[in-house]
Amino acid sequence: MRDAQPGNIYLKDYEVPRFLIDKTELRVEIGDKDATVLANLTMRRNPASNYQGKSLSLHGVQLELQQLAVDGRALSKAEYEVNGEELLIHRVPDNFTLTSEVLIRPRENTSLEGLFKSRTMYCTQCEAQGFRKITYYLDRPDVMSEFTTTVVASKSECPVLLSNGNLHDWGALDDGRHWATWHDPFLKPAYLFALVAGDLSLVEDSFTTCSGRDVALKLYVEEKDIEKCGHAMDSLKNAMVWDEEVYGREYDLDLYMIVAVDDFNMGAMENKGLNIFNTSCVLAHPSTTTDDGFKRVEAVVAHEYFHNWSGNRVTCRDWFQLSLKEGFTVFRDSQFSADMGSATVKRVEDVNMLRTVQFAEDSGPTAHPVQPAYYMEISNFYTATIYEKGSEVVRMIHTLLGPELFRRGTDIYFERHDGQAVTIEDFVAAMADVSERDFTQFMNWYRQAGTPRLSVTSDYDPQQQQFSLHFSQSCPPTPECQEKQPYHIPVSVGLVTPSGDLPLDAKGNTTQVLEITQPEQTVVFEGITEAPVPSLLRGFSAPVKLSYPYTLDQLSFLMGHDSDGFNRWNAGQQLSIQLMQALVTDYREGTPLVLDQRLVEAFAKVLAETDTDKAMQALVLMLPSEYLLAELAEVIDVEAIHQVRRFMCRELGRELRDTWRATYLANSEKVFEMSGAAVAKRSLKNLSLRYLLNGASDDSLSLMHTQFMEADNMTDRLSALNGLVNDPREEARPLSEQALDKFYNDWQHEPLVLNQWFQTQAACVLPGGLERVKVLMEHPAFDFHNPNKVRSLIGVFCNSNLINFHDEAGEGYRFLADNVIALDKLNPQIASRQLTPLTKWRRYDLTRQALMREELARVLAEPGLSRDTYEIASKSL
Ligand code: 0A1
Ligand code: ZN
Repeated sequence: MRDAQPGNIYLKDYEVPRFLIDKTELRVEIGDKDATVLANLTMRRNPASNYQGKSLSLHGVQLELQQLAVDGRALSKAEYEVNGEELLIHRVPDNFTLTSEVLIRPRENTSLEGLFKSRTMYCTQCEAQGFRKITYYLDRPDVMSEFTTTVVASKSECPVLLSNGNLHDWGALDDGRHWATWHDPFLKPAYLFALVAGDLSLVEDSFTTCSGRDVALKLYVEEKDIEKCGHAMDSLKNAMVWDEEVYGREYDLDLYMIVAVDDFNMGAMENKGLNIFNTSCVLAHPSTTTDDGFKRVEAVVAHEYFHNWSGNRVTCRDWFQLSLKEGFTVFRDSQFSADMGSATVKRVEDVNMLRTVQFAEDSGPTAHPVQPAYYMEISNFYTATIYEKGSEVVRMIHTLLGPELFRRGTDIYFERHDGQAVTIEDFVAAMADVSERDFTQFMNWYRQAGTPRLSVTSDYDPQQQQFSLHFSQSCPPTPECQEKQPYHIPVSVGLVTPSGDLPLDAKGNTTQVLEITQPEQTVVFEGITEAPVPSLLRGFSAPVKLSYPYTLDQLSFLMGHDSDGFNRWNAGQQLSIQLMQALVTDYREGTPLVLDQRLVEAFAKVLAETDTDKAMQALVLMLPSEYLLAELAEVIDVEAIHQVRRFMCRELGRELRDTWRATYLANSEKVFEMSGAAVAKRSLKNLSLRYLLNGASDDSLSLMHTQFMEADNMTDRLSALNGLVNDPREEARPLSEQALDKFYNDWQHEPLVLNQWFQTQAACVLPGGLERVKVLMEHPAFDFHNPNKVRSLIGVFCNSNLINFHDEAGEGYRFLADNVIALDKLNPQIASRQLTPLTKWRRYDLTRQALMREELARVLAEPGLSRDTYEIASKSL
């Protein structure tokens, strides 16, 4: 156990900074062993602070202080002290220059926070609080400064030297080193600082902004990856145009740089003018990257670009406001992706993720509001709640205001707060001002954790021609709040009849947004001449758990007739969920499983459609995941959920065998294409092949094997590999082993492809999963220091392999705890994230609960545990 237990930091304790840093001049000299950082900070007392004292407290972590001076005078040891993560200078004037020199050790920095080495390059990660690992500073987002950075390093080892802003000057030294000075004219907090030094190749392009300025676009990657940059560059240019057109936002510097690194804790980082990306979110080529991988690159490139306004020009006052930039930026990137492809497909993907990951988070021990009231370690708050639920909350504002008013709101927000560090309240105030609406109740979405339940019933009165909807809302207690205030919920509805949607107003609109604000509320529609089936929460207009007593026939009807594409998909999902839940009960009771023919008919109908988008068709035909069913269950019965889903896949595969085969053949193309239509075809084709395999049709193995051997793109190849690896038939084993070997041999020099190879095996549902993973941990291509590898093997096994991870002997839990303990010593951020599956112990049966808790307790008892892992483990027990 640690000596002192870390405590919480509270939003209510926020104070403005006592001092400000107008100018930050850094000189970072990178040597063979270590690096020195010389900082010159032009500081002054903050006129907005009522602090009267004379002392100055700065943040600093793992810094070896060499020199410290105020206004050029070196301080004696008596004039300052270093206490843990704080440097306290006892007396400073009102205006002064603080000079410090520290030594840091980037080569030994395995936390990947601060300055670290990844393969051949040095780079930084400063969000949220990594800058304090580079120099002593006021490392908080409301201290914004003008940065000038000189990077010095060996010219042969690090020919490329980068930092934020524009290149100001450069030169060579006599000893084989060279230097470059960068100047960023925009004020920014330290978390947006970046520096890169390494041997990198460059892909260049340019963009002319709406006002006619030329911007140089530079993508820096390792030489071997130079062919994989085209998609990211195209995505960047598309995002730049889109932000001008949709939000009126123009890029502001003359240069936009992206650097790809292999060792990175997250997806990417929006440092001003110098984004740093995990290679997995920027490199793409059809031979190495799946269609989903391409989509992810497009979305992440856009996300980081959009941060230039939502995050950088207007930043967060403190870390409790994290969702101000993240929720809004995720909303912006989801709108962008919807515009680049199919809006309904994008919505379905987002809602699936929200329902499985965020809803689970919201009902567990780490549940927190979109604007948390306290935290122990901010790195733990880069969560689905801050990002995805935060985006849903912004989407609801968009729904309530409509696109025009919303745009006026964002214009005012950017104009009012340009160059400032602000709060979520400031964002909402801009929306309230343009719409003259009252957002007081709406703020509950930001301040209360938990997923609201919305129960709906209906009445039809043919005499009065009235159709009524009764809404009843509630929200379960969460750790920070037992009693919830009612939410302001926008519920988008339509009334569907066999002849189409009924008009709901004089203009003939068939969708209406109801505003539910009361615990119980009734809405009456007049002039309704026949009993409709209500289509509720169209487009998933609010992040709630909706229930309505739909019959299976009504759901089948909505699947075929709802004019809202999202709700057609959703009706299919609800239909499958109802049937699966009933089968789970049958399985538990030992009743033989029988598939309801209505699902087979519904699937057959969808397969027969010719005018539907094929990507949408594939999504409708995809059964809800095991994890979605788990999230919905009272007590998660691992075995029952797994067996029922497999049973359904098998039966659907068998009963519709000929149709799957025909669909597979009809959507197979000779020549690879990267268009939206081709991607859609591939998804339907690969789904069909998977059902053929599930249905164990005789030819399915050979079709799968042929596809694997002959594929000219990673989507088809990997899909076939996945099918082979998960096929339970004996005769599949040699084929699957051969395929895995071939895949490895063909792609062993591509780290990103090897991640997929690890993932495929980690997710394999056949018995013996843990043993396979343990063997793979010893594979030379596995690297415990590389977060992508850890996520691909340990992360996928523990988060995406329900049946194997939760094996009732508890070995999976022990494995995870052992690895979290080991990882915590290297990289606390990754360790604490990996711990998530164990935190969900309350959802399982008593035997598993005990085993999971035991492992959590073992983690918590580990001496010297990081604040990151301590917070998650202690909150979960
Ligand atoms: N702001 C980045 C995410 C990010 C957060 C933390 C990081 O290091 C701990 C890195 C990146 C984004 O939203 O893309
Ligand atoms: Zn972000």
